[in-house]
Amino acid sequence: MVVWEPRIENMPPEELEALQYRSMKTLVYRLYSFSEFYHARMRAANVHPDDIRSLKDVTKLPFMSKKDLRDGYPDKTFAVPRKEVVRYHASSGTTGKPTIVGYTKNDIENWTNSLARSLTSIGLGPNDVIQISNTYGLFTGGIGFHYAAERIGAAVVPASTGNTERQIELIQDLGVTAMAATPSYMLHLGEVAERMGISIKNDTKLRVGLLGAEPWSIKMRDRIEDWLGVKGYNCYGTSELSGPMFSECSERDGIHIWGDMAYVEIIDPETGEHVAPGEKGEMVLTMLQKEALPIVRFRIGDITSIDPEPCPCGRTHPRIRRIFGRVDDMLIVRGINVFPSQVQHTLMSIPEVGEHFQIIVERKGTLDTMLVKVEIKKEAFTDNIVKLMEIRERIAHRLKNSLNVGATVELVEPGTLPRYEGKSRFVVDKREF
Ligand code: DLL
Repeated sequence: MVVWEPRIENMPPEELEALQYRSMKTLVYRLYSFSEFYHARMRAANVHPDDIRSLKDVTKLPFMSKKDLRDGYPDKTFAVPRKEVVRYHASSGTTGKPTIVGYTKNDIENWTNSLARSLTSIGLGPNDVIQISNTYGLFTGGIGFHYAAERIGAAVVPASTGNTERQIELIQDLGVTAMAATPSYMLHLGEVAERMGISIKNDTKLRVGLLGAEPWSIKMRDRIEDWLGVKGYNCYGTSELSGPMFSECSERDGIHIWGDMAYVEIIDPETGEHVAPGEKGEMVLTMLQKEALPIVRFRIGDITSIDPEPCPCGRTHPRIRRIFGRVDDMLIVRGINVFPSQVQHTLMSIPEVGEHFQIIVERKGTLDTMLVKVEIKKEAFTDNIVKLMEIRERIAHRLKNSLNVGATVELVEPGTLPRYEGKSRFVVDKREF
C-alpha cells in the first residue's frame, strides 16, 4: 500500500527535465487557450506558448504572487468551470480577505499522491498509526496529511488541534507511531505529557514527527529528538500548491520537491534573475499538473536554496534546504500565517483605534503568544475602565475573526508607541527558532 514510484522518483535527471519540459508546454498551451487570467497575463508579457522551446524559456513567463489571488478573489484565477471544482481551502491573505484555493478531483489525487510518496520515503506504511494534530478545516494541514496517511495504508487518528491531554491518551492507547503537527505543538505536547507524569520517549511508541507549517531549526529538531525520542521530518507546502506536499526522506537532509509535479526556481528577490546553483534566494514554483487553480512561477515568499548534490536515498528530484526566512513580513504564529498588514487592516476598521500599533510575538514555554499593543485615538481615550475594556474586547474579537489566531490586546495612550522615520517596524518577534 505504500506509494513508491521508483520509475519516477529515481528517474535520471535528463529524463526528468524532458518530462518537466513536456508538462510545462502542455500547461502553458492549456492556460493560454482556456484561462482568461493567464491569457491576459501572457499577452501583457508579450509571450506566446510557441516561445517556450526549452525549460530555460520558462523565464519568459511572468511571475505570479499572492496578490494576484487576492485581486482575483474568490475564483477569478481558476481555470476550470465551477462544476469541476470538488473542494475549497483558504489561507490568510495580507488583508482581511483570505486567498481561496480550488481543487478538481485530479488535484486532490495528485496532492494525496505527492505527500503519500513523501511519507513512504520516510519509511512510514501500513504498520503505522498516524495521529494528525494539524487543524482540519479550511487550513490544508489536517485533511492533507489525513488523505496521504490513508493512502499509504496507515491507521489514521484525526485528532486535529486542541485537547492535548486527550491527544496524549490516544497516543498511548492506540500505539501511535507518527504524528503530524507544527514543531511548536510537538514541544507543547511534550510539556503537557510531563505534567501528566507521562514520558513520550519511554511510555509511548511515538517515534516520527511530520513537522512543518512554520519555521523551525535543526536546534529545535534536536531538542525534540533528545527530549521526546521523536525524529522530526521537515514537511513543506503552501495552500496555493495544494497544501503540505513534500518532505524530507529518511536521510533528513533536504526536502524533495517532486519534479513531475513541480518545477522549482530560486531567484534573487530584487532582480528576479536566477541565482547561481546552490545559492540562497526566493523560491518560485510552477505546479505542472494543477487544474483548478494553476500556479505558474508563483513567488511564495520563502527563502531557501537547492542542494545540488544527489541524495543518498537515490531519489533524483531537486532537494531544497530548510526555509531560511521570508522576503515579506509574514509571521507564522502557531502554524497560522499572519501578515502585519492584515492586522493593520482590521484595526483601522475600528473607529476608536489610532494609526499606531505594535505586534509582539513571544514563545511562552512552548506556545507562541501574540500581543497587539494598540494606540487609541485621543478622543476615544477615557478613564472609564468599563468603556476601555469594551473597546479592548471588541478589538480582540475582530482580530481573532480575521486572523484565525487569538491575540491579547493592550490599549495604550495616544503617542506612546515608538515612531519610525524610515520603514515602520510593526513587529517585535522575540522567538528563538
Ligand atoms: O502551512 C501547509 C502545511 C501544512 C505545510 C502542514 C506543512 C505542514 P499555508 O498556511 O499556506 O500552508 O502556509 C504556507 O508556511 O509559505 C512557509 O512560509 C510556511 N511553512 C510551511 N512549511 C514550512 C516549513 C501550510 N517546513 C507557509 N518550514 C509557507 C518553514 C514553512 N516554513
